[in-house]
Amino acid sequence: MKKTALITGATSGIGKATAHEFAKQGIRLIICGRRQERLDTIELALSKHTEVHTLNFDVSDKAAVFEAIAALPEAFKNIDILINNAGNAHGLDPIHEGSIADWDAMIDINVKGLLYVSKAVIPQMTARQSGHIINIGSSAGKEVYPKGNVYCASKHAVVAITEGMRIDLNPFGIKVCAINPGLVETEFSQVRFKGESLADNVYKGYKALQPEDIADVIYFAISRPAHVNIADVLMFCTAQASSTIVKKDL
Ligand code: NDP
Ligand code: 8X3
Repeated sequence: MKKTALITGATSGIGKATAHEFAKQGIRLIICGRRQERLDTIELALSKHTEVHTLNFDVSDKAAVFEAIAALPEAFKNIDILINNAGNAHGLDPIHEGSIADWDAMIDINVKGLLYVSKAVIPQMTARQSGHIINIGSSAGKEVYPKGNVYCASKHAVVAITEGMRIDLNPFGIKVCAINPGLVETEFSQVRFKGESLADNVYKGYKALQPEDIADVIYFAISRPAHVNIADVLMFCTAQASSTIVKKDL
């Protein structure tokens, strides 16, 4: 039977690549983000392959999250696969120089936003005793690096929440997984550095992971047999050994 997936942060990077991969595989899609124009363009492209519904909301706006998900049309109401992907780093500063607005954004979006969306979707999974949740963590959720402080904390929280979900949802047969990439070439650094030129250098001198590489692994995880749960994945590009060790030819 055709499955339905809800993907947050589907307007760019990893989420958008995942939407493309899922559409290719004939999965019915709910694509989410704040940029409606992009949602419309992606919907148009993917509608050739599958049914697509767009939802425009900010994951950190509690009321908007519940309103959007409650208003899903009947054909999209039963969500089999939830990809909690929306998120970003905001800033790269030592803790004593960090901006409170950046800290709020990372905790509100990466942590609380993921929780709000999960809270809106999980009850129908527990009721049906089935479902698959994939949380996009990060290598920053496994290891803290200089100036990463609050972003790393937000992604450590994602790893902890994933483990908590897996334990609590175990009686309901719901699969829960964290996929934790290292450096992926997306709009991530544009957002982190607020469009400044610093962002241009992040992916220079080596081949970073591409969003499609992560989408491949997400699809692999959701296409395993019923008895298999890929619980936790750490992915680096070949040039990266840890958060601070990257072999660059500059
Ligand atoms: P992008 O900046 O390319 O994409 C981020 C996505 O998140 C966009 O679709 C954006 O949509 C959405 N988003 C951001 N804030 C909000 C919000 N408040 N409400 C709703 N949607 C939001 O980055 P990536 O694809 O790289 O990032 C996706 C995930 O992968 C993030 O959780 C990130 O932390 C994680 N990650 C990224 C890595 C990397 O190196 N790139 C490595 C490891 C993990 P819109 O602006 O339209 O709302
Ligand atoms: C994104 C990877 O190394 O910039 O989560 O934190 S990193």
